[in-house]
Amino acid sequence: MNDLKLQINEPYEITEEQIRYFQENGFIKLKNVLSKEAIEYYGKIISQNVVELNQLHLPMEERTTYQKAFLQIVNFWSKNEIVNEFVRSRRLAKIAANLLSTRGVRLYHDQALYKEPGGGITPWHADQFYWPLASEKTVTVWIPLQQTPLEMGPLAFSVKSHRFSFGRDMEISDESEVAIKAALEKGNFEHFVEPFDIGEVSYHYGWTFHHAGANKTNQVRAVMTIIYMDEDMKLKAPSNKYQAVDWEAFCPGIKIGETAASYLNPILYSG
Ligand SMILES: O=C(O)CCC(=O)C(=O)O
Repeated sequence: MNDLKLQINEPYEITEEQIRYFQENGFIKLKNVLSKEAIEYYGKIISQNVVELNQLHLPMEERTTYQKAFLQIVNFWSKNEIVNEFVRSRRLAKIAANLLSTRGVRLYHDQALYKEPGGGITPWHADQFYWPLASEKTVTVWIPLQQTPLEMGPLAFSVKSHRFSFGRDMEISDESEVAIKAALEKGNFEHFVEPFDIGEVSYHYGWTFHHAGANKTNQVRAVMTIIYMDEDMKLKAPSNKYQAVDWEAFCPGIKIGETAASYLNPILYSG
């Protein structure tokens, strides 16, 4: 095993206080989770493959709000061996299990989210709207592949919003941006936005409301994400058309009420 592969599989100790912070606020940012060398090595391969696999070639002004937000490559781990190695990082998965206070986590799916120069905002939303998963024990790690200053559109969170129910039925759209933003402001939820250093990552629950600003720089905002769920997560009946699509794409062959343990949902860490 090469040094970087070893590194991304070694444990990263998080404290009880960090776990409490995550569970209370719905997200956490953690510094030095990955080394600069690991980000450079895996980041380069991820970016090369995003260029090859990307199918969105419309000029920015002809795109929808969703398309302006980012280029998106989904289930990336199944398309490239080195990306697969990265997504299977036990270090990242163990942090996810610790934050969720579960024995272990499975992969739900992964995605690269590349916000191009001039790319638009990512409207306010909560991810779990899209997922046919029975419990709230889901978490996404957001991994920027370069330093990410405010002008580049780092991920931003609404503190404690994972307990807020308004807007849970809204897809990412111009409407979600306006309505969820207004509801969070009215509810006096604190808005958290900070730049990311190299090697710094964030984790957020599937029900935490989040968004990102536009990319006002001339450099692409390259980001890889991995979405984990409790290893005992059950599949629920879809409650919208997106959840039906997700069921097929990410948990094929699983019946409602069964553990979401398809061949696309390997256990990435179990303690
Ligand atoms: O990267 C972005 O702009 C949005 C990311 C996001 O919504 C997520 O990872 O859940």
